[in-house]
Amino acid sequence: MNLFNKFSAIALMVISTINLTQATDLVVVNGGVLPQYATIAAAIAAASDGDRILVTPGIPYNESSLNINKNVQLLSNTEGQQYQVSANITVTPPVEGSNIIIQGMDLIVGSINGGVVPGSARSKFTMVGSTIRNGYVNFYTNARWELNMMQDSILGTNPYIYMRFGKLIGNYLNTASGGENCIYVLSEVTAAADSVYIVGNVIIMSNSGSAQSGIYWSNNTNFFYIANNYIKTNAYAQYSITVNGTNANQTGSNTIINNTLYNSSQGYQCMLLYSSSCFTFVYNNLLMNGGTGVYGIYLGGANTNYVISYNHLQQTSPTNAFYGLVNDGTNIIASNSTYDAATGMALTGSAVNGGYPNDAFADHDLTRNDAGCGGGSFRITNFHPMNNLSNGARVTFVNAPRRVLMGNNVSLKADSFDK
Ligand SMILES: [Ca+2]
Repeated sequence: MNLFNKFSAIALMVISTINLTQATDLVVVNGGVLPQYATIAAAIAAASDGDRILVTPGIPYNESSLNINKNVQLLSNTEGQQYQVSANITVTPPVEGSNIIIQGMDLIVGSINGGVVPGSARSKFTMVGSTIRNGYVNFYTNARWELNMMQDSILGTNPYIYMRFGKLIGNYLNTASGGENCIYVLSEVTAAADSVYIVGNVIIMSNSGSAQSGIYWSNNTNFFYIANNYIKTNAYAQYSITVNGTNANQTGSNTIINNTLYNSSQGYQCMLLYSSSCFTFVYNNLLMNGGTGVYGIYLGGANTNYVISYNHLQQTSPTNAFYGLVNDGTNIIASNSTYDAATGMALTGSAVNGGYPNDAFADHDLTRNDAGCGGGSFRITNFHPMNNLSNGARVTFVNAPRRVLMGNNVSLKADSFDK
């Protein structure tokens, strides 16, 4: 064998190796015949792990129930358009450590449930650029799910997200009715102690149910980072953020920072905090409370681990701004702030340039932090209004140091999606 043939043989081996592992694109189109598929269920049945299923928008796919039991991606076949589906969807990981993705789905009828996770490691489900018109997202029944949702809208009756671990970035939830917490985070099976990120979400509680929260944290195996969310409650005994159980591991901490929390005249407590076993920092939040007798930040139990600073509270009853805690002098409990009801961002008053003065918290324009969801690097306008119609790749979240020292390395981590 001469040198050329040796090279060809090696090249062929490489090519055949690639062919063995190459994923297939399966196309779904209404009325399609092979090699296309008429239903999503038929494409899943024909798919192998690693394949992409490209669903062509147009007439809704009426699938009644759909079990995604392969490691596949369900993607829109037309950039900038969602495909409509009517189905109750179950996501069933085929193997330990599975990774299943839905992009560009408009689920007009139905909910999404996480099935049994095999093995002892997490399996991952990601939903991006999708809409659920009248349903919920349940990934808590099995405790080894990682749920990541970016740029999704969850609407209708009981549009809740129940989860154990993952990231919720830049989503929009609006409850027409129902009695569930909008985002509910429970403990994992194993104490991995990773952080759950809930950042840049808009949560509108338009319903009149009571004893429910925009975000309800009841997880003692992980830490949380709740930032730049805009949460509006609407009725008596609705709470914007409730913390009821935290990780006892002192090596980590929790953060509630730069959220705008709006209570209507009927609210009871805006932020309801029970005992925290590790440090929990509550900084730069803007609380707008309408009614008399409404508490701003309410601490129940022994809470020496909460650090509550530079929050701005506009209260009909300023004496009710805090319950169970002493102002450290940095919180403004009779704020004169105004805010933009559409974005939640502070417009005028004490909240503007009223957040933590350290430049690690600086705004996009490098001025001092604005309390509320317009302040800091995760400013709400990074995420809203959502733009699912733009084509192509997107970076959904960037975690970077807030201050860079000359001569030091910078560690920067980004989550992105590109079909
Ligand atoms: Ca500012």
